[in-house]
Amino acid sequence: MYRRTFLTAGLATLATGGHALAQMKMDDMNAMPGMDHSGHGMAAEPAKPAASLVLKEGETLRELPRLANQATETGLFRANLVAAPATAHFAVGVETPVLAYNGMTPGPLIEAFEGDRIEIDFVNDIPGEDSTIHWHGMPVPADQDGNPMDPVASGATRRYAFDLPAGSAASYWFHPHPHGKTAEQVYRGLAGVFLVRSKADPIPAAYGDTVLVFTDLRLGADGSIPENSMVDLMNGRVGDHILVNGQKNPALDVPLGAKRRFRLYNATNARFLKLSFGAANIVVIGSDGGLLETPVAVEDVLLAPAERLELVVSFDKPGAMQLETLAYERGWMGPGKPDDAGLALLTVNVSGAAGEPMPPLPEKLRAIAALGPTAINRRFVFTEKMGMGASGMEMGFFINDVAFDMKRVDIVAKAGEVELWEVVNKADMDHPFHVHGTQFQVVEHERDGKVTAPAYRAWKDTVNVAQGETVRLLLKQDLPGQRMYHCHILEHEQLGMMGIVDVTV
Ligand SMILES: [Cu+2]
Repeated sequence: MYRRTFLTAGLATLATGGHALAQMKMDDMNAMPGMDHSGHGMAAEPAKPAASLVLKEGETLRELPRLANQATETGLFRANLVAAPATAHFAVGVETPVLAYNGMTPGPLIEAFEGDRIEIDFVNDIPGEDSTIHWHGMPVPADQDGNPMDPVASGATRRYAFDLPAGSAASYWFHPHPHGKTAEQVYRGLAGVFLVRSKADPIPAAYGDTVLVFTDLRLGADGSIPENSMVDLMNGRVGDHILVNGQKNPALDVPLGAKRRFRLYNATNARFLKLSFGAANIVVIGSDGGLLETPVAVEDVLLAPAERLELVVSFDKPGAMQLETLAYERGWMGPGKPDDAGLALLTVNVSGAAGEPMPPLPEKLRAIAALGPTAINRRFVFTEKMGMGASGMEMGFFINDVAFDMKRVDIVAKAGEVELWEVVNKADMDHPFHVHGTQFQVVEHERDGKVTAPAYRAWKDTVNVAQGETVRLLLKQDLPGQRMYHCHILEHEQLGMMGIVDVTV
C-alpha cells in the first residue's frame, strides 16, 4: 500500500475504532525508541541502505563460541552473562556500536544436558535501561523467566536458576524482555542460543550439528544501527542484511554425499524466512521443542520470527548450493516493503570427491503423545488499529481488543490442565504467536473456511498465524506463575499485542 492510501485507510480505521485506539497510551508512545521529542515526529520510513558500506561474503561459516561452564560439580552449569555496549565489525573498515552478551553478537552459545541445573548470573551493564533474560521456549519457573514484571535495573545483577527436566532437549534461545525495550535491545544485538542436549540423541553424530542463527542488520551511512521508524513500528523492523551467525552469506565446505544436521534460528525482529536449499534434499527432524516423531521430507520451509527448525540436508550433487530465501507474502503496510526473495544466506560448496559413507537417518526419532482431553477452550483475536491523532500517527496492536498492561492478568489457568487455544488473526499482517513457559501442539489451521491439519505433530512455542487465519492449539502449563503470550514481531509486542496468563496450582 502506498503512503497516501495507507493514511486514508488509517483514518477510516480511527473513525470506527476509537475505543481500542484509546488504549494506546501516549506515555507509552513517548517512551518508544525512535520517538523524536522535537515536535517533528519520528522518521516515517527507514533510511535507505548505505551503499558505501560493504559486508564481506564468502568467509568460512563461524561456529558460535560456547559459554564456558565455571562449575566443577557434574550436573551443574554455572556462568555469567553480561549485557553491555560493545563494538562489532560488520562492514569492511567500519565500527558499529551494538549491545552484546559477553562482548558478542549473537551471544555465546549455552550448551547443557537434560537433567542439568543451570545458574546464570546476569549483569545488566546497559546504561540507563532495564533488561531481563527470557529463556525462550524453556520450561523454567515463571519467576526465573525474565518477564517484563521482573526487570533487572541498569547496573544490577541477578541470578537465574532452573533445572532442565528429562525430555527437554531442544533448540532454545534467550533474549531480553524488558517492558518497552525488547525490540530495540534485540535489534541492537542481544540474542543467543541455548542448546539442551539429550545423552540419547538418535541423530547420527556423523551428520555434525551446525547452528545457523539468522539476524537482520540495518546500518546507517556512518555504520551505526538506526532507530526504528514509523514503518518499522507498523510492520516490525526488517533490516538490509540477513546475517548467519553474524556473517553475510558465509561458506561451508562438505564432501559429496554428506548429510548435515542444521539448527535454524529466526532471531530477527520481524523477518519471515521462506527457505530452500537449492538442489539439496531437505528433511525436517525437529521443531521449536525438539525432535519430531519421524523425519518429514519437504521442498522448503517457512521460519517465522522466533521459530526454530532442525533439518538434515543431503548434498548429493557436486557444486555450490545456496540456502536462499523464497517469496512470501506476510502482509505489509505503507512504504518500504522488502525484497524477500532470492537472498543467499549460506553457500555450501560440495566437493567432487565423495566423503565417508553416511549412516542412515533413523525412521523413528521419538514418541510425542497427543495432548488431551481439554479442560477449557479459549479464544484470542488479533487486531490492528492505526490512524492520525493529535500528535501524529498512532497505532496499536491488540489481543481481544486490549493492549498489554503489565498490571492486568488477562486469563487464569490451572497448572496441569490441557486447554484448547483458538488464535484468530483479523489483522492485515501475519503475526507469529508465542507462549512462554511451555511447548504446545498445533491441531489445525483454518482459512477461508478450509481446515487443514499440520504436516506433522510437533512441540512448538511459536506458531505463525497468517492474515485471516485461525490456528487451534493444545497447551498445558505445568508450572505456576504469570506467563506472557504475545506476537513475536517484537515491535507489535511492544505496541500492545501481548497478554498475561496467571497459572495457579
Ligand atoms: Cu505481530
